[in-house]
Amino acid sequence: MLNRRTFTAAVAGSGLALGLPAFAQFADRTIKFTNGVNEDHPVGVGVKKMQEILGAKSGGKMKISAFWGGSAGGDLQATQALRAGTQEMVCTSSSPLVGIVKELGVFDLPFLFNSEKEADAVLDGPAGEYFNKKLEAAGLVNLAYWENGFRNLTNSKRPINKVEDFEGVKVRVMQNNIFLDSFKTLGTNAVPMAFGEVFTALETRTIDGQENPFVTIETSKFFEVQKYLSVTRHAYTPFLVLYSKKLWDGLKPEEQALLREAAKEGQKVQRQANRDLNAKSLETLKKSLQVNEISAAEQKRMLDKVKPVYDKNVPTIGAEAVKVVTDELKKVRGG
Ligand code: TF8
Repeated sequence: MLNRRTFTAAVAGSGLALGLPAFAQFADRTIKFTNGVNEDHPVGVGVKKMQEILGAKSGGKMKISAFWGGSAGGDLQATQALRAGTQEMVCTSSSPLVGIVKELGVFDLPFLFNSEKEADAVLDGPAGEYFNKKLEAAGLVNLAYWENGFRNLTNSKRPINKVEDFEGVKVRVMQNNIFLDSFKTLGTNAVPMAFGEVFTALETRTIDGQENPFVTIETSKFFEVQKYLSVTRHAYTPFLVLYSKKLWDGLKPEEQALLREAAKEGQKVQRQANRDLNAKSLETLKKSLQVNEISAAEQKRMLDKVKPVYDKNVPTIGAEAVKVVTDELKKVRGG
């Protein structure tokens, strides 16, 4: 209902009170926002929320044009387009970006986070800000951390119950040295590959397996070309919602503030939708895949086996970045 107070607020917000035309602080813009996942992934919920907020608060002037399923390029390619200033936005995993911001490699360390709660505390606190600064220096403004989730292994050879079961399985990993190192150390024949090539590579048996969260395994249809799903929860690599720094610098402060607000609001519904769907996805996947949990004892053996990956990669990531994250983790773990 439009009472006097909301009317006054609307007038003030639109610039009418200053005698300006409505929404004069916003320019007509269509923002290109590309995604590697499909629209039915909870990222779609987050993007929709952003579109609603931008629409309502800019009087329809700021629009997001979203592309899905890697149709407009993969994570790394899109991120480079942002740095060059030829595209506004991307939602990407942190992992393929370690060649740009080496510190992001912290999130690739195996078994770093134990729960979503830990991930949120790290990403939404000072540690998250630390990485945002590094990203900004590399030409990327991170508007918010969204969620892909805990990653699990699928393959067509055998269920992975224990460390020995990894032996010789040909697994696609992201284009990331730490993942490559972890999966080699576990005994697999690991191959780095862009996400967009994974379905076909699984279908043609060029590779035996891949690893991603349940929701991504479902929405990218990997279950159609896989037999086993082993709940390894070996990593939580966040999604970054990035804006081209080059293009960001050309926005008015009101536009920047509105985009940040929209991405933050998007984060809430995106994470919630992802967590709600996670359990449902597992149930759906059970219809097509043979699913096994991993015992605590075997998980411990896996962790022991990949310990050298930490020692080897901390110098490349930078001890400071690792400390920033582990300090936050200690806080949330109450230690
Ligand atoms: C991967 C990532 C992907 C995402 C997305 C497609 O395995 O987990 O799910 O980065 O952009 O490459």
